[in-house]
Amino acid sequence: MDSFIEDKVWLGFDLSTQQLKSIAINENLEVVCEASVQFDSDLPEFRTTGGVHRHEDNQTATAPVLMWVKALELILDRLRVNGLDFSQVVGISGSGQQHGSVYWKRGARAVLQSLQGGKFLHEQLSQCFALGESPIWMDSSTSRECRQLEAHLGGAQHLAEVTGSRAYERFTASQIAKIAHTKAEVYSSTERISLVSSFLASLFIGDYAPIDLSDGSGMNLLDIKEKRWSSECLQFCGTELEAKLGSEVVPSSQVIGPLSEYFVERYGFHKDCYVVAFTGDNPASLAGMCLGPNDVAISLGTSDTAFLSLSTPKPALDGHIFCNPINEEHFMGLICFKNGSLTRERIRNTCADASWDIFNQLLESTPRGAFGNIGFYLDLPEIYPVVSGDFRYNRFDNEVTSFAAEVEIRACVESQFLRLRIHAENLGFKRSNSTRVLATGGASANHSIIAVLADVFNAPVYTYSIPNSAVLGSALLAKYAKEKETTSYYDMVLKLNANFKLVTKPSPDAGEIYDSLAERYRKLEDKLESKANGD
Ligand code: XUL
Repeated sequence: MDSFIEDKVWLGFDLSTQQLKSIAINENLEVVCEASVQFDSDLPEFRTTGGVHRHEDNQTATAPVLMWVKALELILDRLRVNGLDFSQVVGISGSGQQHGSVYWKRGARAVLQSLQGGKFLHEQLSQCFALGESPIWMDSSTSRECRQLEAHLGGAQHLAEVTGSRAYERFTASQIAKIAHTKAEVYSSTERISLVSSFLASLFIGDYAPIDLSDGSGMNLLDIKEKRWSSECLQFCGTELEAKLGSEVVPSSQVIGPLSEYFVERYGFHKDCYVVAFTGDNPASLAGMCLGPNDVAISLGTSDTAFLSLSTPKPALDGHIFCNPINEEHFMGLICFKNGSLTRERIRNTCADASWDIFNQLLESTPRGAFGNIGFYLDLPEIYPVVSGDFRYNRFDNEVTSFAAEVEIRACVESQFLRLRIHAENLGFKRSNSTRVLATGGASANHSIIAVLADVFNAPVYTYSIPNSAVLGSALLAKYAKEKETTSYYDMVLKLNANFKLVTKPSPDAGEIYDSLAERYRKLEDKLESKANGD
């Protein structure tokens, strides 16, 4: 089908919180062109900070939807200036920050279907939104709706069994419920609700794009095992919600239509260019990192986050399960803890004279397992346990008031990684002999810290030299959509293997030491959580 184009390229987009990014890849999966648009500096007329409008209540966070439309126009111009020949683009896909929602006004579909190539997109769409400001994932104003949704479903655990997560403020169900319950006129004038991802896809196909299964899993609305909307959840949020969401939810690698005539006429795209469902940035990252079954990707940044590919998911109260974008039989797990690099820095400042060199020396000179001592260092109340403060236990699990500096350092790093391991296991992660840990984020460059990561997971740690895995994952999914009948995703991405670098292997005694430490850690963590709940 694609024989019409020589030097084919596939285009990926990522509409994240602060920027819109795009890359084009060729048949060899090499990046041949890229461009980005920073919302604050490139579109200053919207007056966002970090791409966001934070409201006075300190809880509401939105982004102007027309800013995203303008950003698309700008990035297409930049791709052209950077040398991309649009007539070579075979297929397009993309990703978006998860959970955010866009409210299209009645009549918007007709506008999308008849876009005129001679006019700007943002002019034609200026009257198309029932809400000019889209709630995004940073919004935390919907606690009441969350508790109501959990009660409606018979409890948080049941909601997690159905949708993959207990109710979260940033997830779309509570956001939609808030609008339906408090802004009835906006809700009733809404023709369609898109996620940020399916909104961007809608612009490309000139019609409402279906929501994909992976990003759809971040809504508290999708039955992730049945792969259809949960009528119980829909019913709680608002009337006729299924019609507003579109009843069809599609796999992330499904072709959803040809490119709108608008882009063919205005930018010179090929008329046979196809568009693949857009997905969430986290699922797209999993695709970009080529995460295999039993692998775990760990991002060590301000927050410490893990993605896992899961064959047998176990929905839990402390993490998320999404449908897997690259393997329709599998799922993905996502866990995120708040006390990451800033906590490591605090311990470095207090125990190592603010020096990473001293921190690393002390870390390496202390035996694995820190003589059986376990510490919890929680500058912010954690996702689990929901407490803040420092808590130290000796090898008999008795609480103590302090550790020697070198023990404190090792206990801090070990405890952060044990937490990721335990909660990954809670979601169904099982280490196998082929398990790889892919480390990303700032601290992945620290070899001493990464050695502890390898030991705690008892698996080799790799780094991956691709700066933006979500946008790469999108471009790869655009290509994969037409190849999936004949090849597996992993075979298609074999060429990327050279980008993985083995950094360190676990020590031979790692399994023995950290299996028993993990067991003790789990019990102490539960004890802290029960204490916080006053049990
Ligand atoms: C994930 C989440 C964020 C956004 C950021 O649950 O809320 O990672 O997807 O773009």
